[in-house]
Amino acid sequence: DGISSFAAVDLGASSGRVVAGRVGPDTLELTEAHRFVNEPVRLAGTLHWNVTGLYAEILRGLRFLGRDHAVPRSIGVDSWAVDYGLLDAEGALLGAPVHYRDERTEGVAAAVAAEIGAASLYRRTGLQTLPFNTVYQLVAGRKSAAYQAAGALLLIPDLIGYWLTGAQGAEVTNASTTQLLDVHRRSWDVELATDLRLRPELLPPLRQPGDRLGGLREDVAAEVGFDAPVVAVASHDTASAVIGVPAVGDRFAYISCGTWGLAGLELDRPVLSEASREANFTNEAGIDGTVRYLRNVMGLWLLQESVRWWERSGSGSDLPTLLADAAEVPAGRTVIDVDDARFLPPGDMPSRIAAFARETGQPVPATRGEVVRCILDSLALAFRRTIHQASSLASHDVDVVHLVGGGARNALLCRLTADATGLPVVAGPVEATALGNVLVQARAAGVVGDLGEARALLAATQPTVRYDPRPGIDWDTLAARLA
Ligand code: ADP
Ligand code: LRH
Repeated sequence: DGISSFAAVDLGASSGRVVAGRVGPDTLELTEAHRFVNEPVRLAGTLHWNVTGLYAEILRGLRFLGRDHAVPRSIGVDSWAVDYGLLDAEGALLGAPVHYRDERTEGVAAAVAAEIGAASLYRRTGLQTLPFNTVYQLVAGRKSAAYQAAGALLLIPDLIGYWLTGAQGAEVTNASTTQLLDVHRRSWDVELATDLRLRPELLPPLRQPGDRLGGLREDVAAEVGFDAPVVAVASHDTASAVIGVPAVGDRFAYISCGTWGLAGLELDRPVLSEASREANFTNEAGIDGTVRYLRNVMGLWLLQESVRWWERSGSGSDLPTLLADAAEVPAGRTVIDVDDARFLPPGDMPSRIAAFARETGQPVPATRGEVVRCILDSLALAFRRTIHQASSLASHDVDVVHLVGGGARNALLCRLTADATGLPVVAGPVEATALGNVLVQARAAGVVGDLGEARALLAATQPTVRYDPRPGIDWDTLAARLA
C-alpha cells in the first residue's frame, strides 16, 4: 500500500514512549505502543537516571509494537541531551548515569571559564553556559574511579543504541550539547578536552542522522519478537522536535515546550557574537548542517515539580483543575525570572516562587491557582524576551511561533505566549519529537525527501491550533519588574 512503518523510541525527562510511525506520500501517523514514567532516583546523595529501568520499558514497548503493528523497517532512539554512561573496556556500564539536575557541577562552569576564557569557549563550541553541559559534568567527575577506569563515554541515546545493537558511536546533534564539539567543523574538539585534562579517547566516533548502527543483537531480537536495524536519528530530542515543527518557509520561531522550553530559531550558520554569548544563546547542531539557535527556558518543569510537591503533601490536584483555576486569576499579579538558578534542582517549587515574589516586592501567590498562573505568565514573559532577542541577535525576521511538545496541550500557556510575543502561535504537534525521529528514519529509507518535504508532510497531516495575539496585558511593565 506504499506505506512504511518505523519505530521511534523517545525518552523525555518526564516520560518515555515507544511509538509506531506509518509514513507514505500523503500519510504520517503515529500510534503509541507504550508510555512509561521517567523517575530519577537519588543514590547515596547523587541524583541518577534509572537507565536500566528505562531500557527494560523500551524492550517491553518494542515487543508491544511488534505484536500490534507491522514490523518496522527500522528503529530510532532520541532522548534528553548532555547526560552519558561510562563503559569499561569490555563494554559494561560503570554505574548509573548521573542526572543533569544533580548539584555536583556547582561552580564548575565558572572555573572552566576562568581557565579557558568564556569568549574563547563560545567561539569554539557555540554553546550556552548551562551548569550541566557534559564538559562540566566530566570536569566535576574526572577524579572518580569510574571515570578513570572508563573505556568509552556514550550519550544516553547512543547507550541505548549500543545495548540494542552492540555498536558504539556518538550521534552529532546530541554530541553538540556536550560543549566538546567544534561548532565550525562539527568534529570533536580534542584540544579543548586535552586542555581541560579530560580523556578525549573516551569520545567515540561521530555518526550522522540517517547512519545505520546495525541489526538488533540476537538476544534483543528474541526478546522483542522481531528484527530490524537501528538507524541514527537526530538523537537529541530537541533536534528531533525542531524537525517535527510543521513550518512553511523560514520566518518562524519555535518553542519545544515540555520539561524545558527550548525557544529559538533554525539558522544556516551559527551566531557567535559577544552579544549572543552574553545573552546565553546556544548554537546546537541540527539536521543537515542547520543550527538550532536557542535558549533553554526553565519550562514546564516549574509546574511539574510544583504538582509533584503538592502530591507529596497528600492533597494533589489534577492538571486540568489547576489550569482552570489559573485561568481565573488576573494576569500579571506576580512574575518570576524562570531562569533563576534556584529553580533548577528538584524540590519545593512553591516556596521558592514565594521567596522570589517576596524579594521582588510582589504579592506572594497564595492559592495553587495563583502559583500556576504566576508560572504561566512568567514562562510567556520569558518566551517573549527569548524570541525577540533571538530574532534581533540573528537578524532573522519572525512572523509565527510554532509551539510543539506537551505544552501545546496547555491552551492558557499558548494563548499567553501569543499575547506576550505579539505573534500568532501555532500549537502542535504534541509529539513533534517522535515525528522528527520517524521522519529521519523515513528519509534514510528513501520514503521522504529533504527537510522541506518532511515539513510539508507534517503541515498537511498534523492538526494544529492557532492563537492570535490580543492586546490587554502590558508585558513591558511586567518585564520591568524583573529588571
Ligand atoms: P518531556 O519530553 O520533557 O518529558 P513533554 O513534551 O512530554 O515533556 O511534555 C510534558 C508536559 O506537558 C507536562 O509537564 C505538562 O505540563 C504538559 N501536559 C501534558 N498533558 C497535558 C494536558 N492534558 N494539559 C496541559 N498540559 C499538559
Ligand atoms: C530537553 C533537553 C534540552 C537540554 C536538556 C538537558 O529534553 O534535551 O534540549 O538542554 O534536555
